[in-house]
Amino acid sequence: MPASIVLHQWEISPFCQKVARALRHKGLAFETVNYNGLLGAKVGRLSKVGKLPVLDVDGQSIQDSTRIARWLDANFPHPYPSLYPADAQQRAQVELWEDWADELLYWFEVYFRVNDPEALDEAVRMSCAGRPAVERLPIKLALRLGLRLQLNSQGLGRMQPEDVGAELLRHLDRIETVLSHSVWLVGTAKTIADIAVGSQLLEIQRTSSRLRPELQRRPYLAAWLDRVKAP
Ligand SMILES: N[C@@H](CCC(=O)N[C@@H](CS)C(=O)NCC(=O)O)C(=O)O
Repeated sequence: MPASIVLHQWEISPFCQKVARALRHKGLAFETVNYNGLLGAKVGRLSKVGKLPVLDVDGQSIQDSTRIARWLDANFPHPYPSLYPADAQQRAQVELWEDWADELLYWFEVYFRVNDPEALDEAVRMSCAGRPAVERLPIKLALRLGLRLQLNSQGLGRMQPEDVGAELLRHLDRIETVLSHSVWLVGTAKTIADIAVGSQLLEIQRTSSRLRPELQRRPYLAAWLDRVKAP
């Protein structure tokens, strides 16, 4: 067991939640450090990339949720529960799901957070918890502008809102179809595929009152989200 595992995080980040779930899946105890409010300016000092999550394990620093998940499996092998299957075919499928969640599904999560005033206010509230009230306005402006700029360059931000909504529902239907035939996305056990996809969808479920019913009315998806949430 390492002496200390510290997750540097923003609570609202689905990537940070992915790492927290991966650590719980492996049964590893960890502490969290939050970069709320203007403390976010310190994130640039944690890694060259300047993004969270960053995991510190006994002084060794690992950046990026996927690199962290791979590192955890390599450094805490059996009897710790694994995040990636041993079978090469299944592992490839798991890694494709993981990358799809991180590189595509994430942008839907951002889209619905930034375009729903209620969800944006909640994001600001959580991102400023424990910080002076005066930090709320600059954080709100920075979040809204920063995320809108990112969505525009990624592409979703330039699409018609009804088209973005329809695309997300198509993705949900695909996941529902997969889960109507199996308990987990790949193979017979929870993997990082379930954790990565689930972390994006659970954040959508938590923040978007508009989309919550869409997740609830797909029974296989709703039951699977409960399984992903369980430790
Ligand atoms: N590929 C990275 C993505 C992490 C990421 O985009 N984190 C966001 C928070 S949800 C971030 O740090 N954004 C700050 C920025 O882009 O400057 C991972 O899987 O960890």
